Amino acid sequence: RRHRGLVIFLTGLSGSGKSTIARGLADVLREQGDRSVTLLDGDVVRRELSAGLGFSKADRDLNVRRIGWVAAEIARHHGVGICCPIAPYAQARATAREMALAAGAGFLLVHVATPLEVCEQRDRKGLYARARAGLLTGMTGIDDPYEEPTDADLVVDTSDLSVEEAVEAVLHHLNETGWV
Ligand code: GGZ
Repeated sequence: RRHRGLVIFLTGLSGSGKSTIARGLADVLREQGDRSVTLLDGDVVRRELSAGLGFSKADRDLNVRRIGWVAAEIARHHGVGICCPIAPYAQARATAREMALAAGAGFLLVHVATPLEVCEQRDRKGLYARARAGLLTGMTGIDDPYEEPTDADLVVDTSDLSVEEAVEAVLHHLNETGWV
């Protein structure tokens, strides 16, 4: 019997560790080898699927909707779709969940709840510094909203967990709920 498809949706601030956790998860799930795993990497999505979109609420909502739809289609065909957009708006995340469920798949919302201060300290791309200096407007967490999920299936924080431990926490949850 074929497995039910699954969408793993990681949401959190820029620099929270979403993509790194998503890549780690994809590696482990691929090694298990019983489902095809598609990682919708943020940079690739913004280049290929959402080219031309910016960071207004409308553009973010459209970006997250597209990602949610693709992930749901992957899951409809029994794969695992892993996506890791910031997805700052609760309504857009709820739509992604609904699309996965409508496709007969499972949906796991993982809130990567690394605090802003930590994300800002990391500032891998210098975006927070540019936002603080007023050179970049509409930066999530600085002068643009992030609606904290109230419906997360799992919360991880990479200021107290290593990436490996965060990946482990997600896998543990999937195990407990019978997904892997
Ligand atoms: C937030 C921004 C912004 C603004 C550029 N706000 O850390 P990164 O660089 O690699 O990841 C962030 C990425 C966010 O794109 P998403 O598609 O995940 O966002 S959303 O779900 O809201 O559609 C960041 C970079 O793009 N970036 N400008 N203003 N992040």
